[in-house]
Amino acid sequence: MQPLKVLLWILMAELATSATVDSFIFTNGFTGSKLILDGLASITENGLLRLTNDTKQSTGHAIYPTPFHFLQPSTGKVVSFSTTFVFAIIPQDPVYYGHGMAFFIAPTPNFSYPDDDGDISNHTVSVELDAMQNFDIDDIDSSNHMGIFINGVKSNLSRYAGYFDDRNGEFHNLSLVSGEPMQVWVDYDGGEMKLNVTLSPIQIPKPKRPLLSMVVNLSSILFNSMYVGFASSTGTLVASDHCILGWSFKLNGLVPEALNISTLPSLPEHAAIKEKPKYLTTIWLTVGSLFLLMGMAIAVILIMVRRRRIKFGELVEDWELQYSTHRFSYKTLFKATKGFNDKQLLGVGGFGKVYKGLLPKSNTQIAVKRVSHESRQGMTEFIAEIVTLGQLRHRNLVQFLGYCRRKGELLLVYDYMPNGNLGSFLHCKDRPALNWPQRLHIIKGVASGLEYLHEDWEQVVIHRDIKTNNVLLDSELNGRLSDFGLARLYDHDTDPQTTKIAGTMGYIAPELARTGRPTTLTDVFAFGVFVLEVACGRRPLDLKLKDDNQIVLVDWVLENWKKGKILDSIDQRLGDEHIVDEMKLVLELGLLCSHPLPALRPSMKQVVQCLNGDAQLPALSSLSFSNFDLPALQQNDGFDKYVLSYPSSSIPSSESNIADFRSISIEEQSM
Ligand SMILES: *[C@@H]1O[C@H](CO)[C@@H](O)[C@H](O)[C@H]1NC(C)=O
Ligand SMILES: *[C@@H]1O[C@H](CO)[C@@H](O)[C@H](O)[C@H]1NC(C)=O
Ligand SMILES: *[C@@H]1O[C@H](CO)[C@@H](O)[C@H](O)[C@H]1NC(C)=O
Ligand SMILES: *[C@@H]1O[C@H](CO)[C@@H](O)[C@H](O)[C@H]1NC(C)=O
Ligand SMILES: *[C@@H]1O[C@H](CO)[C@@H](O)[C@H](O)[C@H]1NC(C)=O
Ligand SMILES: *[C@@H]1O[C@H](CO)[C@@H](O)[C@H](O)[C@H]1NC(C)=O
Ligand SMILES: *[C@@H]1O[C@H](CO)[C@@H](O)[C@H](O)[C@H]1NC(C)=O
Ligand SMILES: *[C@H]1O[C@@H](CO)[C@H](O)[C@@H](O)[C@@H]1NC(C)=O
Repeated sequence: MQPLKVLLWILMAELATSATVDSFIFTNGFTGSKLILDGLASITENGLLRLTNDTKQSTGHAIYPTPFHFLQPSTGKVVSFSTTFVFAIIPQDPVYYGHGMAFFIAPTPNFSYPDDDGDISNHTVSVELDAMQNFDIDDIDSSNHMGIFINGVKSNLSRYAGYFDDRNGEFHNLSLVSGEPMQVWVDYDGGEMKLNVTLSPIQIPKPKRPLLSMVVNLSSILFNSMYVGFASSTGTLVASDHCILGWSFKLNGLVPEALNISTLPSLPEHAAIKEKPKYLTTIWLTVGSLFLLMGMAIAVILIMVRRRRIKFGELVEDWELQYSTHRFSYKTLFKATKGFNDKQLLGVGGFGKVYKGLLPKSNTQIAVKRVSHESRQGMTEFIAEIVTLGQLRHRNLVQFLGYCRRKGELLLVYDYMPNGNLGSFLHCKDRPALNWPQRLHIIKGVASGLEYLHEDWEQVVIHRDIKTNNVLLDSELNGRLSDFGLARLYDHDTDPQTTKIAGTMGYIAPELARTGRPTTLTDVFAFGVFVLEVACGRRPLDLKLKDDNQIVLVDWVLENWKKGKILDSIDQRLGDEHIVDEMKLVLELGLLCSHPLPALRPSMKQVVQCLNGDAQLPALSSLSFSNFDLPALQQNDGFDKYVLSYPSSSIPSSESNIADFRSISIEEQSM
């Protein structure tokens, strides 16, 4: 029985010693570990130890339930010990991550976190993972540090988190709040009294060189019976999630360097918690960028509307509403002319630039005349007139299609004439010369158009600016009068006292120059000059010519007529194909129309009849040009004689008018 008893004793002793725990290891999670959990600490379903949850301003503790005997019973010296754990700190906010956590050795389970209350934590050793952002304390730089605290609120040793590479000794920074699992080793050599703290990413084996290493005599710090555990600090602004994945502790020796990673609980909430802010961030970013985009879109729209308003802005007044059918929107014209592109430019006339355009809906080619018009004065009448004139329909008139009015600008829309204006056709050396039948056809056409304006419509329309440049040629080389009525724009625009003479130098009848009052007969005068110009292929005034007698076309033709050689005036480019009688007729008609005395000029009706052979041209010889030729008119006495001898109420004889006329003559010569 005795030996059995002894054996039993030994067995019991064995059981007793094995019962005195000096190590533990958690590599399969903490489920069923009986850890003392305090505050926010909890163990998740898959065995993860969480020191905190989303609650702010609160702490959590997890303590191994039984204390360890840190002192050698015989010597009272602190024994060697070693612990390692795998942790992850998952910030809930990438900027304001919350608080740190610590491994501690303390006499009671209720350990107070070093930084939290400033009290000396007597008889404690702790290793802090300082993830806290301290905004008020002077250790802003100390965040993301690891520190050793002995009895204190201030670390005895701390260092920026990281590890020394075993291969080259290089230091690698680590972010404690990366959310990635990392491993910490805390080793104390009782003999050397050296406390080492080592950190490394979970994939890297324990680095040989510790992050922190200090010599400290823990004999006076540690009691025989001490608890080990973890604590999280109070979350200051927002919480972080502090997770312990695995933990091992061992007295009198070293823990296995590596915890079996494959068996550690995963971080299910890692993903969840990490996803959440990401998710939230995504939502906020999306919402934010949507708002931003909306704001920008609204701004862009406003700017565009404003720019459009400026770009396509028009002036419409009540009185214009009756003309709405004749109104084009600026936008339409803008698009039709490709934004009034210079490539669309047909020409620049006295009234402004003319652009070619294409109306997309009707596929109609148009010409858009941009007339700058600063003054509103007389605009009502002018628009009324131009719209009225727009109702005129004649094959020898360029069809007016409509208008558009903007600030300081009037846009007039006409049919597009593919062959441009007669003036440039006639005088451009690059173009083939028009033959006689073509010229005659044009002259007849223009005569017909002008007759229509003067006589065939319900009211007399004076063109006021007959010239080759205002005769456009359509695809069939029909001459078409353009710009009729446009001269009125200047009338309305200016002070009657300083009325400018509408018209073009060389086409202005003498009485028009004196009175400034246009009549159908001033139109006839200009038509006469036009006829001579077409037949002779010469500008009405050619200052390049040396011979003074040749400068003025009418004078020159008249001279030739007086010499009995009127056909010498004919354009040299016309070969022999011309019919002499027709030419003579046209030249004499031109002279007759441009007679200095209005009363002797034929009406347009007569002109058309003559051209069609329906009436005889009066004999020029009976009209005694010699008394009234233009050079004579330009001399004072001759002019006076003319005025006095010509009884017409329409021709006042004041000195100022004579002066006006002279100034025009001077201008003519200096042109
Ligand atoms: C955090 O933990 C505390 C204590 O266990 C609990 O009362 C609270 O509901 C938890 N909060 C969350 C969001 O889980
Ligand atoms: C520490 O915890 C023990 C029991 O766990 C308790 O009796 C004691 O009052 C606590 N002390 C403090 C200061 O909280
Ligand atoms: C720590 O020690 C100091 C002085 O010895 C004492 O005043 C303080 O109450 C102690 N703190 C704790 C938590 O035991
Ligand atoms: C590591 O962090 C410290 C402190 O922020 C910094 O001064 C150092 O440049 C960092 N080193 C590397 C390699 O990032
Ligand atoms: C502490 O680190 C030093 C190297 O700095 C090493 O020599 C020593 O053995 C380590 N002690 C422990 C207990 O790990
Ligand atoms: C360590 O501290 C204890 C208690 O204060 C003391 O007895 C011992 O001599 C110290 N050891 C050394 C090596 O200083
Ligand atoms: C880790 O755990 C797995 C599964 O229990 C086992 O197969 C493997 O051998 C362990 N590895 C180590 C190094 O202990
Ligand atoms: C840390 O070590 C302990 C024990 O050696 C001292 O008592 C403390 O004063 C010391 N604290 C600091 C901040 O160095």
